Amino acid sequence: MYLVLNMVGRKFRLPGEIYSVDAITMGNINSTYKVTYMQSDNSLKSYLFQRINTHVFKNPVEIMENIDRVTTFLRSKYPNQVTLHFHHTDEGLNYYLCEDHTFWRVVNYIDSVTFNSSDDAGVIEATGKAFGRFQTQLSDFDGSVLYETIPDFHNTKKRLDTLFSHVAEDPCGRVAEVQKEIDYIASVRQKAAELSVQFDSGEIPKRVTHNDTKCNNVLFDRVTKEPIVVIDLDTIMPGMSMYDFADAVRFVANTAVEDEPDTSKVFFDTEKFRAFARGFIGETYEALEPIEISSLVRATFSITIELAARFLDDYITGDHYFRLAYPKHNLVRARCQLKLAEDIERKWDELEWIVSDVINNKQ
Ligand code: GN1
Ligand code: MG
Repeated sequence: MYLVLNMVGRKFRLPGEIYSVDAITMGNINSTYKVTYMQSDNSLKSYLFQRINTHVFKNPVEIMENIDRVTTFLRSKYPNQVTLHFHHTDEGLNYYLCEDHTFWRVVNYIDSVTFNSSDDAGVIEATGKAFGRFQTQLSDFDGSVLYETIPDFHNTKKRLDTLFSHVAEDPCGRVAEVQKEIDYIASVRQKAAELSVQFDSGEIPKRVTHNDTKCNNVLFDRVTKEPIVVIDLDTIMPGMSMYDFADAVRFVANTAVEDEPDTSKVFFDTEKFRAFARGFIGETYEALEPIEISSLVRATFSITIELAARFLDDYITGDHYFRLAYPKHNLVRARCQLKLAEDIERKWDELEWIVSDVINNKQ
């Protein structure tokens, strides 16, 4: 790997020599390395090198154009705020397409801490604030200039249609094993797809959204525990505000990890939901329409079913999308999300009540 990273670093004209390399294993799609250079004055400077998964992102140049537009916009609107800084090659491009067709980008490493989960309500609320603020700050950004980097990324209806057509085809003979999971998804199919149908028909406003709001996509200050910047801008596209809220609580309010094999540990924590809602709604309330506020809980259920369907679809079609740590990883992930969805469904009324409570306490 060293040779490749060294070559990529030279393309981006990074000064000095590579001092250390650490693989960052967090994401499920792209490959990320923290590469530290020793500079000519012996000081160390770190960068993140990322190889984009071009099976998932078919048009990586479009991603980089989107990111460039969004970060340029944020930098000029909020000059004192930390934004991501991507390096450019000799040709003035913020990416490098290697002869072997691998696609690379380099961004300054920001000294910070991220949370894969947290029991600290303050951190959860701050995560909600960070994602809410991100959306609000982009509310006057013209979303029509953005490429749809993954078409229908959060179109739950289409995701479910795709799953069921693959279930009918059963290309790897794995469907019999997951009949129980498929039956549950079939029983909630319409309920989960409803918001995406309303979005398509224009009933729900189109906003510029992040679309991958896991809490580890917010960098926090090590000392103050304040959010510094929102990262992973690969899927910024026009979308539904509530789905950013939903994807975040799906992750942060799970009592277990996203791929917990023992589903008896998986529940939806209503107090964590409250903390996140307080942060997110506090930042977005003025801008949101009633239909958006009233759909927060449905969105939470929908996106959890959607992700379960994506994991299950990847499993029954032979695991080509998400990176696996072991053979049945996608099945384990799907079961975990389904257990979470069942718990959200059970707690639906309580969650609605929490949303109104958060809103009332604001006013
Ligand atoms: C993928 O690679 P990562 O962790 O940023 C996926 C998200 C899923 C997530 C589940 C482009 O995100 O949609 O919610 O895994 N990103 C893409 O962990 O498909
Ligand atoms: Mg991502």
